[in-house]
Amino acid sequence: MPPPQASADMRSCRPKRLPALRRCTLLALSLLMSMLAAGCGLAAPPTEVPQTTIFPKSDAAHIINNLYILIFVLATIVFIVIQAAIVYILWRFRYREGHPLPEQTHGNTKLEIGWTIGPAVVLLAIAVPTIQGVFALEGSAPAVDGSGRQVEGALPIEVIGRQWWWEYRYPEQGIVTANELVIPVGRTVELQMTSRDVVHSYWIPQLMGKQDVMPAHVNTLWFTAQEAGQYWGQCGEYCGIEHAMMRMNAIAYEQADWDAWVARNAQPSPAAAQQTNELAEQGAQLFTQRCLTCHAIAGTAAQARNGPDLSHVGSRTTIAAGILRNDTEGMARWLRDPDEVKPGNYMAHPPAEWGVTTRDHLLLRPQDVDALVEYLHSLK
Ligand code: HEC
Ligand SMILES: [Cu+2]
Repeated sequence: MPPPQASADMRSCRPKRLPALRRCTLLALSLLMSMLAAGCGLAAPPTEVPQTTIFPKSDAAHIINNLYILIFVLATIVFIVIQAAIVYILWRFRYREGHPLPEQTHGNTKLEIGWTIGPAVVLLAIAVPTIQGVFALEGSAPAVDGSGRQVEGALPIEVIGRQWWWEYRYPEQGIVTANELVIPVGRTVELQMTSRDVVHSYWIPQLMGKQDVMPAHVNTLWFTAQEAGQYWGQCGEYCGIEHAMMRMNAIAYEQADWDAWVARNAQPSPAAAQQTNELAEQGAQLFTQRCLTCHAIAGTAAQARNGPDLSHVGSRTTIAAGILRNDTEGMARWLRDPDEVKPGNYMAHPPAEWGVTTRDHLLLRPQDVDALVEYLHSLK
């Protein structure tokens, strides 16, 4: 190809390429900004990003978040210093026509000592508070609060991971419930966590750190909720086919609501002994015929523990480990076909050792479902 043509091509190319480059830069910048905004949770209020760690709602979650902020700030400083040095060096030692090659060196003791000590100091600044935090959060709740005041003994709650739902027991109150951890605001709770089957992992990020839940072993974690509300989490350790459908949530009540909840849940539901209407009565009968091998309802003949305790299921906001809303449609959907909601779950596929030989509980007619929904929702 004749040379003049080639250089003409190159010249005509130049003005076109610049805007493209600028557009690329703009795109990259706006992408970076939106990623930053999303990362900071600025793009959505905390209620829409419920499994966040950066809007802590308990003392323990604050300890963790403060560590996160410390590390983030240190990392940002390191990032800025390094990037500035790179830009400076690129500019200062750039190629210039006629300048001689700079002096070539190999090894510089002072610099090498410097960049060994520098990162070591940064790591130490991270390690000391991290190790302090780990030891503070582990084990039993502290007997004194931040200002050295003696605090009321922690409220023990047993958390038992099951495939694929959570059982909660309140030994001091004599309460057994499932899937919704109810706690008082302002009182330290101590979770004593174990598993009935495989390893699960418990983590409600706004309230606590993450903790593995293992069979034949009890791990403890404590925290004090600081604000009433409902907080969400998700099983964090692969635990079988329905792992992804094993959510957890905690409901923190102010003192009066907590007291009322305890008073209600420490007793059998009034509707267990005396059904509120005829439909509920049919539901109670169906329950006795088909559900007794797996469920318990306080104050009735149902005392099995293969599935969640249903003594007060009518007052829960969700069922099936946070997967369905506990309204008429949600409950009916579960009873019509639990396998459609959580394929492979143990209500639809009981393990052989439970000795469940019939499938009666899965063969409900529409009117049976209506009656059971009425009965279960009356259990408050
Ligand atoms: C073979 C044992 C078994 C039988 C029989 C059984 N269930 Fe279940 N049930 C379970 C298990 C296990 C779960 C938990 C499923 C999950 O979330 O993984 C469950 C969950 C539930 C839930 C959701 C509870 C919650 O808080 O999440 C309801 C409601 C329920 N069952 C109602 C019934 C009714 C009504 C019957 C009788 C028609 C029945 N079950 C029969 C084992 C059983
Ligand atoms: Cu799990």
